[in-house]
Formats: sequence, C-alpha cells, structure tokens
Amino acid sequence: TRVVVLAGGVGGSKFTLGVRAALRRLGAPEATVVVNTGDDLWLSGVRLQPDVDSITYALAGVNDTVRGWGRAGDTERVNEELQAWGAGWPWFTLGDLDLGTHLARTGWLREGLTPTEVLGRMAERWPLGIRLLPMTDSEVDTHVHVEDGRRLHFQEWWTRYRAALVPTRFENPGILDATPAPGVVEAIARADVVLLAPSNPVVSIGPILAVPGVRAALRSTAARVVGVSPIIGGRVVRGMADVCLTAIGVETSAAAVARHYGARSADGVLDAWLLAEEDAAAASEVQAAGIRVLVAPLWMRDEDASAAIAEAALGA
Ligand code: GDP
Ligand code: FO1
Ligand code: CA
Repeated sequence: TRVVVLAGGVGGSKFTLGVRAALRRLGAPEATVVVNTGDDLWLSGVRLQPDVDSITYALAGVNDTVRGWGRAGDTERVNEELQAWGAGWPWFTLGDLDLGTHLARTGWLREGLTPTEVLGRMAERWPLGIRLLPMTDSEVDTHVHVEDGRRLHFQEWWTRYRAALVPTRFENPGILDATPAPGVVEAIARADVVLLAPSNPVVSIGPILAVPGVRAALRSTAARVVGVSPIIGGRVVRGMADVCLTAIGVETSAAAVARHYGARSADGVLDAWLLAEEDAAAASEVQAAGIRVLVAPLWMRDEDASAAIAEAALGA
C-alpha cells in the first residue's frame, strides 16, 4: 500500500504517528507525509518551519507533548539573551535545542540546499519510518488580514493575539507562483490512499491545497482520498481552528468542513470522510454532498487510538 498524508502540526503529527503504527502492522508499505509550510517564518535570522518540526520531532519521539510544539525538556538560555537584545519577538520562544534545528536548516538553505533537501537531511538523524516532504520549496508564509485593517504574520496573530483579532482573510503571498515540492505530485499520483489529516482546514490543509497543482493531483489520482474530521461534537478539539473557519465562512461542524473540502465526484477532493461518533447524525448531510461516510472514535488520545483511526481511514 502506498499512502500519502497531507498534514499540519499538532493534529498532523498525532495522526502521522498513528499512520506509521498502522502501516507497520500491515507489513512494508510506503508512506509520504506532505507537510504544510504556510506557518513558516524568518525570525532572528533563522528560518522556522513549525509544522515540519512538529512532525519531525513527534516521529523522532523528541517532541514536547504538553506544549504541542518544540523539543521535550528544552531550555531557554539563548532565548533570554535574544530578549535582552530586543531581538526576535517577546511573545515567541525559541528553545535552545529547537534553535539548533533552525540554525542547521538556515545554514543548509544558505549553502543552496532546497527545503526538500534540508528536510531529507534532517530526517537522516532519526529513523522516522516515513518520508516527509514540504508542500513546496517556495517561501509562502501566511498573512492574516484583521478587522481593523492591519495585516499580521500568521505567527503573530496566532501566538501573540491567540487568534483574538477577528480575521477577515488569510493570504499566502506568492503561492500562485509556487510549485509543489519535488515528489509531491508524483507521490499523490502513485498512491493507493491519500489521507487528509485532522488538521486545521484553513491554515494547515488550506495552504497545501492552494499550491498550484496539488488540488489537480488529488482530483486525478486513482487513489482513494479520505479525510479525517478535525471537529468532534461540533467543536475543534484544541486550538483556534474555529476562528479560522468562521473567517472563511465555514461553520465549525464536521459536515461543513467535509462540504468545504467537497466531493471528488463534484469539484472537491474527497471520496470519503471519517466522522466522529459524536457527529454521526451529520452522516446523511455529508453523503448528500457525494462523500462516503465512516463513523469512528476520533480522539487521538495516544498512539494506539491514532493508529485505529488511521486503520479506519485506510480501510475506507
Ligand atoms: P497545528 O498546525 O499545530 O495547528 O496543528 P494541525 O493543523 O495539524 O491540527 C490542528 C487541529 O487538530 C485542530 O484544529 C483540532 O481540531 C485537531 N485535533 C487535535 N487533536 C485531535 C484529536 O484528538 N482528534 C481529532 N479528530 N482532531 C484533533
Ligand atoms: N507557539 C506559541 O504559542 N508560543 C510560542 O512561543 C511558540 C514558539 C514556537 C517556536 C518554534 C516552533 O516551531 C513553534 C512555536 N510555536 C509557539 C507553535 C507554533 O507557532 C504554532 O502553534 C503553529 O505554527 C500553529 O500551527
Ligand atoms: Ca500549522
């Protein structure tokens, strides 16, 4: 079985761990995770790739599972020094171990490696058991237009304001000139199953689908395209995805997110949708949109629970 997963950070990494565990049980399959890079930014001279790092650290087992970002047991000596210089952002913490990653990445980028090559090199350090590809090698950060007319970098809006400034629009400057990273379109074309992780539909899956060529690859692949709902019981499990959904006119419900992705039989990307047990009543609404429905427990409590979800999605 050849599996491709489209994923963001926290939800994406929990789900990716489950996919890896499920595939190990199935034998020797091949899996590729296409990771959102719309969260990326330059800060204090280094390139950060939060979703890429979340997934890498989680697969390596070195992630901070409590905070949901960065390295477990990290310290903040360099960060304190940066703050003393007035460098960086006072509301944004760069851990010492995490900075090692950013310095290594930035050095390699400066030497001329592409982000895909950098990620390949980073993946050599740990046996991740799954291939990671950035969605694109182009720099396409996310900007958020807010009600008072200002435009902020996504990270400022998310971490400084905790999404409390009402967004009117999300923008990925330059994305129309971006191309999928090498291997992305090919992996989707050759896959047996493509899974949309239960990630933020707007700022994690949204940018991946917005890279020109990705949507077309999903629409034309012979693979089944199966999405997993990030909404359980009409609520986002954690984070502020509801604010993002509202900004693009999508209700925070499992059915509305499925309709937002749309059916491949219409002009969307989904063949099937995994709905949480709590949202089972929404099944008919999703089916009416031309999307098959499977109902399963969708709480990614631990790796076993995530693996069961991945198995259900792979069986769809
Ligand atoms: P981020 O990049 O760190 O914001 O993470 P993602 O975009 O990958 O995932 C964020 C989304 O994961 C949130 O909107 C949640 O709705 C979803 N999520 C988190 N934990 C769970 C879970 O246990 N089950 C499901 N179904 N969704 C989850
Ligand atoms: N999130 C925070 O809420 N506060 C931080 O100080 C912070 C630092 C940080 C550093 C590196 C990194 O890769 C991620 C970091 N995050 C932080 C998480 C991240 O900004 C967001 O949660 C994601 O980008 C949303 O997907
Ligand atoms: Ca993200």
